[in-house]
Amino acid sequence: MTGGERVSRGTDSIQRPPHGGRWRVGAGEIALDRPVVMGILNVTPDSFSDGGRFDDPSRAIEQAALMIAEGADIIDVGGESTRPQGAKPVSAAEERARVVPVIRAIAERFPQTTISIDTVKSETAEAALGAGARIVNDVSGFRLDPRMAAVCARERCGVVLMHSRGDVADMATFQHAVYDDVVSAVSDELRASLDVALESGIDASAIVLDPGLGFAKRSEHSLAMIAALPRLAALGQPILLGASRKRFVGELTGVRDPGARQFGTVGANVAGLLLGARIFRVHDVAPTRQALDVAWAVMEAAR
Ligand code: PMM
Repeated sequence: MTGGERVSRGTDSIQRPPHGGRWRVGAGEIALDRPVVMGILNVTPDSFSDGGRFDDPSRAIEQAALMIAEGADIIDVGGESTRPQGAKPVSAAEERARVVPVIRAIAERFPQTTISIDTVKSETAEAALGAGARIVNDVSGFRLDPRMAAVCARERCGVVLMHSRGDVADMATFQHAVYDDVVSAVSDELRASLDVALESGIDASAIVLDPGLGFAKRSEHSLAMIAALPRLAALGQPILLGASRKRFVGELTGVRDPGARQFGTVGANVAGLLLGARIFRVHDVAPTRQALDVAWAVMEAAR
């Protein structure tokens, strides 16, 4: 399979995204002809950088409104943490109770905004899609719930397949971060997730791939994956990057407080944009929107 058509003159790494530059998400679509920003809304008590801030539904909706005003195209709602230190798996019932009221309220108030559900559980995905979400963001890349692919095929939603290893409790640790060649291993494992999706009847134009920065990856692995984005793009799907406030940003900059890593996050995302990523999952929407829009204008001028 080949990646998007090469259109660059000024730089070798600008590619026109595959599938006509459109990501099919349910009845709608998201144009990938400019950087797409996905704002993170964790309605959990324990996520690594924003746990407990938005677990009250009214505060969650206020935060969604702020991110939309700052330029988010997608709001990614999550009800289960994968934090590196002792993530506690939650039941599907608990996860649903956290995310469904928030998704319903955002869908009613902001019908023009696309909502995604960050879950590895098909029951939660079904409930979230029923409440107005149009994308399933599965950080296990369809590994952990054997029903997930069939649910996404039936619902015709957009899908993010992220690379990880292990289960919810240990996927963000280094327990499974053992590689001879991280880029080949991640590409092969993402290819396997993509095959499961396609064989289940999900349309290729609905699928986005994500290298899973920090998931079973030490800092050097995450850096290698950003550097290798053109190889991932060669799998033929648009690429999403989730660098926001992550440990590798802290290790590279010496900034210990995740909430103060927005500048390093912007650096990772601008580099990712130059190397072929088109969708950026972030906590801090305003600086990301501003930086990516300017970087994109420069890239367009270089063509
Ligand atoms: N990272 C987290 C959670 N969900 N989903 C995708 N697709 N990509 C990511 O990198 C990713 C994710 C880590 O937790 P956070 O919600 O606290 O950032």
